[in-house]
Amino acid sequence: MNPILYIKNANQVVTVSGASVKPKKGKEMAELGLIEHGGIVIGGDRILFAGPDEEAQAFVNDLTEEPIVIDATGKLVTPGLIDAHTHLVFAGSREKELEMRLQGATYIEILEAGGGILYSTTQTRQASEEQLFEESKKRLDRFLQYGVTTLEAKSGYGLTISDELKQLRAARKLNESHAIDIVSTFMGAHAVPLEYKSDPEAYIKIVIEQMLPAVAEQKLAVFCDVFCEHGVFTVDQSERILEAGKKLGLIPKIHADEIVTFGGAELAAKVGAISADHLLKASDEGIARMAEAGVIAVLLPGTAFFLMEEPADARKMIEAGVPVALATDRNPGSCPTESLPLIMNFACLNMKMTPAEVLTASTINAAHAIGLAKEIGSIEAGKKADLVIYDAPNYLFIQYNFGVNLVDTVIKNGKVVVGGNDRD
Ligand code: IZC
Ligand code: ZN
Repeated sequence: MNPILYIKNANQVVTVSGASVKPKKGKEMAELGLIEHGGIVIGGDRILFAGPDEEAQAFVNDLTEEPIVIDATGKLVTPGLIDAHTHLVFAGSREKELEMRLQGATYIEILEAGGGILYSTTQTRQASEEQLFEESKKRLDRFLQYGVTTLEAKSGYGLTISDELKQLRAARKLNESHAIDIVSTFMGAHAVPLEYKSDPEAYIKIVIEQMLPAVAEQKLAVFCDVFCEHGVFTVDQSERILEAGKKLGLIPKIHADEIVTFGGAELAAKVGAISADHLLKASDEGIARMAEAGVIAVLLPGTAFFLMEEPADARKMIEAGVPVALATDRNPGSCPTESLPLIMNFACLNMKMTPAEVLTASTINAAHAIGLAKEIGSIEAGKKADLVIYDAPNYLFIQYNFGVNLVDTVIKNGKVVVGGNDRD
């Protein structure tokens, strides 16, 4: 059992409370449930109390056990950050593509020429499960330093049954051994591998008839995702794969309308996806359908930045009543960073989301996008004790600073995992 922790006298606590059942949308996204001069008491892996510091002190006084006190005077506390979309597990890197793109090659042209995802696939196929574990662990360590306490991780660089399972097993081992919790997504439909270039339907048959049943049987993923994009998988192919996943209990997610307007947002609503991600080119009709169906928009402004594209229209989505979440899209080709705080800066500066909306989008709404909002994503009694303490006086300060890491302490499942004594 962890000792009782008392986070004392934080200048500001962002609780984002009251939205564990439904994600925040519209104006609710700006409501942070702020506590000025707040105190939080943690016992085991749970939050026991969160409120004004005098009340937290009184709560502690009534306990029989002496708590460990973390003095948060002058500091900001938020829920642990949640990254709702990553391609965490892969081998190798693609720095040469940056140079090609600067000379005018597009992301899809590089993929069609056998680079991009297919290059990462070759590297990942050659890597052992242990190598994938070790390379990905380094990335997870960096995520944690940036305050990320839970993330979603997709397969999709194996593109054979054994290599897809290898990636998912590496993710499972990382989940078991690392402080960060990982929720896995099967994404065998990330690209058509070169050996099926002339017969994509034969590959889709393998995804549906072999890969999906094996993933479901071995309980290696919660979600099934598809790269629904011109030149990758059509809307019809994506629908068939997602419906097949649903029959096996895998919840649909979609890479939708990233590069061209393609009907991905509409498909997300049709299949009842938990989220549609990217959406740079989503149609008004697609956005309206997502709002009706309650599909969460997972926006990835770091990818737009790195691909030098206009980001998604977050304001339009918020105004339409679509709940918005944010994520890094951490991958070797279009977003090589573990800094979710930097992505939050991009959301604020490039998509004009307010600092309050940005925090909602990277905590409780991100938790909803990965199906974990009952457990994580806000600071309220009964939830998991996943928190970040920042060297910042208020929540505006962390959006106003950029490219610097203001994380002071990270608490995961009630334990200090970054900062605290190991920093002194
Ligand atoms: O490796 O390029 N968009 N998938 C869809 C990616 C980016 C990851 C990659
Ligand atoms: Zn992605």
